[in-house]
Amino acid sequence: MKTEQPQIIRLEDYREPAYLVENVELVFDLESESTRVVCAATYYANNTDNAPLVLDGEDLKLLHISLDGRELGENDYSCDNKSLTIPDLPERFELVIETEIDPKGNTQLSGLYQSNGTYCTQCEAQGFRRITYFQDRPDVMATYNVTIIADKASCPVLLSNGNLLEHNDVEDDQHIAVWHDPFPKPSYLFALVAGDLAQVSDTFVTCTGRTVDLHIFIEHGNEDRVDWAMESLKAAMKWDEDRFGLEYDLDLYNIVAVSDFNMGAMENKSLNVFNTKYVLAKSDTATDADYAGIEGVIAHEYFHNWTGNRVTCRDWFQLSLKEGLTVFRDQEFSSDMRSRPCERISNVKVLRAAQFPEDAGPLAHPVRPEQYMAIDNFYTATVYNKGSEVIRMMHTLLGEDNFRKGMDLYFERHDGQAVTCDDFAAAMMDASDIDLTQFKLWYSQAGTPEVTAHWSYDHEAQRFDLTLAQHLAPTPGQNDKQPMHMPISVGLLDLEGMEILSDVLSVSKARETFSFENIESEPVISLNRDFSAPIKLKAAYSRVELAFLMANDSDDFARWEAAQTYGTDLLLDMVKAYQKGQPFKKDEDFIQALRQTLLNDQLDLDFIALCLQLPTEGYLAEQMETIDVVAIHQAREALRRYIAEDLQKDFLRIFRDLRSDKPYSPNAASCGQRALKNTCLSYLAEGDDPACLALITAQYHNANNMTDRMAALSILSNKEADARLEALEDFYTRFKDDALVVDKWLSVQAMSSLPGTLATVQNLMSHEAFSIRNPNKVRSLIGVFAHANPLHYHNEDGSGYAFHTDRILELDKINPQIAARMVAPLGKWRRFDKKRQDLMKAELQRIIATDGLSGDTFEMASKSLG
Ligand code: 0A1
Ligand code: ZN
Repeated sequence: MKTEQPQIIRLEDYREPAYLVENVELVFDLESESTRVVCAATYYANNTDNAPLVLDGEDLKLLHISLDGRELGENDYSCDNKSLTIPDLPERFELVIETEIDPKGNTQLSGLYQSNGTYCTQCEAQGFRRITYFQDRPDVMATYNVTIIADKASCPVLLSNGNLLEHNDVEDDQHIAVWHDPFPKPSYLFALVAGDLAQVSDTFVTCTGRTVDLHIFIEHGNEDRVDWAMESLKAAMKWDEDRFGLEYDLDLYNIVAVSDFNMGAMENKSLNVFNTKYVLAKSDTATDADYAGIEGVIAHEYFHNWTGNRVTCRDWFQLSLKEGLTVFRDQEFSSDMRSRPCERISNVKVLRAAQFPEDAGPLAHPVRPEQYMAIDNFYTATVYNKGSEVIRMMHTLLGEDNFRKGMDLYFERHDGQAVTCDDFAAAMMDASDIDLTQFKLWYSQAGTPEVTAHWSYDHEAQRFDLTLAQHLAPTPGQNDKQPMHMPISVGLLDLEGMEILSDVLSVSKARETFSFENIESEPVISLNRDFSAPIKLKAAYSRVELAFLMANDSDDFARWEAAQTYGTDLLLDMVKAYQKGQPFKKDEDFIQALRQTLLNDQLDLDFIALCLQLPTEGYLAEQMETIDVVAIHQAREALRRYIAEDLQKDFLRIFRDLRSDKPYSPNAASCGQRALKNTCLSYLAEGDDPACLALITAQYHNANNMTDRMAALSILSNKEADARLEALEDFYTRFKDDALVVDKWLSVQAMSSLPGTLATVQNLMSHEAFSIRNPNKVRSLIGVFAHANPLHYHNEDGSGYAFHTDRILELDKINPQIAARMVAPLGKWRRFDKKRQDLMKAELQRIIATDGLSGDTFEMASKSLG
């Protein structure tokens, strides 16, 4: 058993810091294995009387401390591997602390570390304490002055937050740079980068006419891959001015891309550090999805400058204050840059794939959690994506104008402060006069509400009644729940498909009936349009009504949703048939409804492509009480084959029509064209027609962009054919020097449904292309296998679970954050048959019983066991 269990931190225990800090002076003398850090800070008591100062610190070698110029001896303080405590302090004092750290040996990628030789930092949430002793909490805000001394040849670029004050050569081939950030900030927004990097620059002129210098730093040789990131940055800067009146506040904005990074990117003040995945793109190496990801993440980090940096979180329980709001902002930005309905659909797909299962499982927690062991485990889909849905619902309830007034008031009241989710809601309430008291339960109650809808039409009275009943199931630690306040957007369509009315219902009771008067004939109702509330809707639609909504609903989201609901309904019937050994029934009406969608020239191509994609295996699994991965896979494959057979001619014609020799463009229209073309190709591949195989192979070889090449490779990766091995080999040979493309090569193999996939994944672990120290590689191979290959991961012999657990334990010694993030699939054990349950639980027990296990992984594994 693990010796020391990590402590539980509780929101109710929040206390203001004993001391506040005015200014921090940091000096870094950079050496790969022994960097010296001097931190001089001015402290003053925060209404406390003679309290000791407790500074956080982790993996630091303490060299010196001095207080107001007097060197402290060992009797003047106490120190362990978590903290440094100094008693008997004056009201105001200057503390100078010198520490030594080892960036090269820092495999956790938190604090100061090296990625391909470049020094970089990651301080959110608690990395600053791995650099120096400090009150490493977001409500301690200070201005920072940073001096960096480094070897000039290996580190020509020296960066930190704010403005460059000085840059000089010093003796011994060293140089020195001094940076000053005028905006007080918490330690988690501190950043430093030093290395030999190439730079691409541009400018942006703000709405008040100030010119901001924009620089993107990358490894040499990548200069031709940053145009899209730069365009996205400028678009985001402009959008924030136009939509929210928010102007950038410094004259410099730097982005650095590194290949070893625990997450997507980090919003450090004026020095964003990014995972290369969200910066580098050119048409022959990045897919349309990569381009969209870059646009979204670049915008997300930029938007944090106001929602996160200028106004930050009081404590980490408030993480969604900045993350939910910033995700909402980046989703809105992407909706304005490309198709709004498709953006909404893809956001909802992510929510359903990642957040709904979280809310339904042992790791369920509220958007504002009340306790944690390791805060790094709370960068979750609930805090981010459900958090964004909460903001979106406020936006729907208040309307755009009131929401904007609320945002303005929030900044007016809290600029420069560290605040709470309640402060945000108060600004929204005060600006709009709309009561959000009940609504705030979305912050505190975990779980996805289930809303059941019943309706009836009274011909005589010409009235349509809709009854909505909501239920929120218990989640860990929360047994009794109260009804939630939510906006439900509805529409009524007449039998010709014309819209009779649309409305947003403000639902707040456990059961509530809404009546619509003067409805002349029996309508069809469209519910939760645009996914106005993040709920599970149970509505007794007939298949005829679903086909009708697919064909007629004026709300595109609802139209897509009708196709998903119809498909899910069918597939779950097919799963039952498979389990009983009965033959599948083909539903011609569904296929005809899809055909109508496919041939509808009023619809955008990317939207059609989304409608044609059946619910994923993961989504279907979530709808079953006891998940049967084999039956789901067989049913879904069969339905795809039926669709392919009946629509073969249409698919072939459209595929040919949409092929284009034009040079690649990442704009929405071209992406839509490729999405539909490749969806058609994937259906054409369902039969074993050699002519189709030739089409796919030809597309693989002749593609002039990565989207088309990857689409063909993904299809081939599921084919028991020589063409698969040839293409995989060709792909590696072409792209082996390109780390991000090699990630795709690993993922496509880890996702394959072919027998022997686990062995392939195991072999790839020792391939030269793989490194367990690099989070992108780990996510691409092991993460994809465990999360996105249910068929093989859940093999009934338990081999998938054992492999996964071995990797978690291997990684826990190297990078606990990444190890902990991989545990979640095992936590789904309750949803499987007894045999798999036992196997999965045994692996979780094996994790918990491991000596020296990190607190991060312990928290995830112990909670997963329940
Ligand atoms: N604030 C960043 C996400 C982030 C969080 C933690 C990190 O290291 C453990 C890194 C990045 C964002 O929302 O983009
Ligand atoms: Zn964020």
